[in-house]
Amino acid sequence: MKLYIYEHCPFCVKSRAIFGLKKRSFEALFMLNDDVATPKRLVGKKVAPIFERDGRHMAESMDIVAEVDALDGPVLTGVTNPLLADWINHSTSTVYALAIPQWAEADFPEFATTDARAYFKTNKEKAIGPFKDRLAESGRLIAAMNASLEDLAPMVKAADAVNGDLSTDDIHLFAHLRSLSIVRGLAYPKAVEEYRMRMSVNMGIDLHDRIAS
Ligand SMILES: N[C@@H](CCC(=O)N[C@@H](CS)C(=O)NCC(=O)O)C(=O)O
Repeated sequence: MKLYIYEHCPFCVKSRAIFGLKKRSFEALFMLNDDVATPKRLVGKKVAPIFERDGRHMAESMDIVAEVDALDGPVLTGVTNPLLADWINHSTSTVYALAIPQWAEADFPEFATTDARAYFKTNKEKAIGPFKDRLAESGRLIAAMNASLEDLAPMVKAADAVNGDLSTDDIHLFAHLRSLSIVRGLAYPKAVEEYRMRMSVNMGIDLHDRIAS
């Protein structure tokens, strides 16, 4: 089984996470960010992640999660908490405003060429505006994110499963927190910090704390 991914990509993190939780290995293939040909050939559009199994290809991270989870008995059996989905939705624009300008500078395989990095910058500035404007407001964004993290803390029931039993909420929440890990200066409440650390190990996905800026 193979995953075509980008290192920064939260949807790719979701697809990687289920392999980690199920202790199954996969081959990671990092695409250049401006490689349109490969994803188009595989699934007809430029997108990541793409899952390859027995010569078949599929996109959509949560479809990939469901397919891999179904192998040899599912692990994501817990109920989900709608308040958690709300929390993720409400904080998404802040996470992206903080994380995307940092990803753009990171030494990730999808940015191995100057053109690939430039492609990402052009594409993402269309989505979140000029990076310099987002960086200029990082103090306000970090304060807002820290307040959001305080709201999250009481929802974290256990370090190895946000609701107590593993569910798709863990896939979404870890991907979200992993995006944030490229940002320096955040204050993680104890429950959130323990969750990030434990899930990073259990899912086999490094946080970006060490390269955060
Ligand atoms: N609904 C899709 C969304 C995937 C997605 O938006 N991936 C981003 C990368 S993080 C993407 O491919 N964007 C287009 C691009 O990079 O040009 C999923 O869950 O897999």
